Amino acid sequence: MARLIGASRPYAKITRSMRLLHTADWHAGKSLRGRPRLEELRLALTELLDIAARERVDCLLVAGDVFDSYAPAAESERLVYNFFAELVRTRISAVVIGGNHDHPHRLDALARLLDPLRIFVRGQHPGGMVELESGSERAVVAALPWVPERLAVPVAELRASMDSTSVYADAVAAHLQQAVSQFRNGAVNLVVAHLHIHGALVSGSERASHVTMPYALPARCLPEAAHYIALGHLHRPQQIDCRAPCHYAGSPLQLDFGEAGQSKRILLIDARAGARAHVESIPLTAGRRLRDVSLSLDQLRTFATSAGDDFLRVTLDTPHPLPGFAAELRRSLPNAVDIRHRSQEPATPAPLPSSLEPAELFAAFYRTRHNAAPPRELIALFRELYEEVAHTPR
Ligand SMILES: [Mn+2]
Repeated sequence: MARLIGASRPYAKITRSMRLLHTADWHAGKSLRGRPRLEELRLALTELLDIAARERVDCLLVAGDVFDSYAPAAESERLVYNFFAELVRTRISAVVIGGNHDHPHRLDALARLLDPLRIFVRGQHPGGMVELESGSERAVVAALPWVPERLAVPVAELRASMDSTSVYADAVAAHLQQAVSQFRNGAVNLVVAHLHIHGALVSGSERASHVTMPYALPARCLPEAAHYIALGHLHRPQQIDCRAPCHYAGSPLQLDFGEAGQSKRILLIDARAGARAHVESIPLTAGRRLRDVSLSLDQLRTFATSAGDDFLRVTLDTPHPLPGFAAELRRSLPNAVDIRHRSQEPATPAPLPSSLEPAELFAAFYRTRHNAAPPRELIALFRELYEEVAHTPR
């Protein structure tokens, strides 16, 4: 044994392992309550390129949800494709898979054009295998884009088993097994997948219907034979407890308030055939922070001077209901993108007499919510709207 260890040292010096960088869930084009975030994503991707160059990375793994929507705006596409062009210029290859937010065919439309540039885009299920090489190391990457339910399970079977939570997960696990059957001895074997592992922590900013139980795969489905498993879908960076090194890279920006306070990162992986991969987490600093704050009216004044450029979700605490507070708050805190109000003494709604006509009912309702009579213009507007709706033929 001692001889083997002694022999492995000079070998380690002359052959370099394969270096990979793992990122996911860029959601290019996603805004926050109407505020665009593309410039922040540009900064985060620039930071990523700097790290890739500094660490002399061979290949970037992008584990899905590149875009936020099926039909991304031209400026989102320009940002992403300019980024790919920078990878090509710096001779870094990439494996990019589709997530549930990406249009699988739209991503794949570019695949034949990008393959010779060593940017391997696999938008739709089944993604198949991608082969990479760096010096003497070879890598085999099983690419598993998001599996839409209609492809995972025949519709009839899905209907027949509406109660079962495992039909989808079983089908995806089988696809994973199939992909892994193409792993090779003597190669670095990798998985890039966009899926939900049961028990992983969600942030509330993922698409709610796609992080529910029927989509959750047990961690035991993840293959032990992989040197590294690069996951996307959940926005919180986290390691998954399974038989192989496995991480969700998480989104590079705090995309919504469920992610407030999360440190974003990418993962640097050193992998070599026949050895356990070394994984290092590198923090990302680009992008604005999201913060949840509760303030009293007095605190609001001092807070406004120290708020910086963080995006804020503000809950204003007042002893009494306070009509018109949101407009006031927006003026003093321009970065407050989400405003709530909590009054310690909520107005107790009195039961409303049923004999009132609609505008009177509305006025009574307004008084219960704001502890004040509605402005005359508001009542006039209510009458106008009411008339319009009441006389619209259905
Ligand atoms: Mn996703």
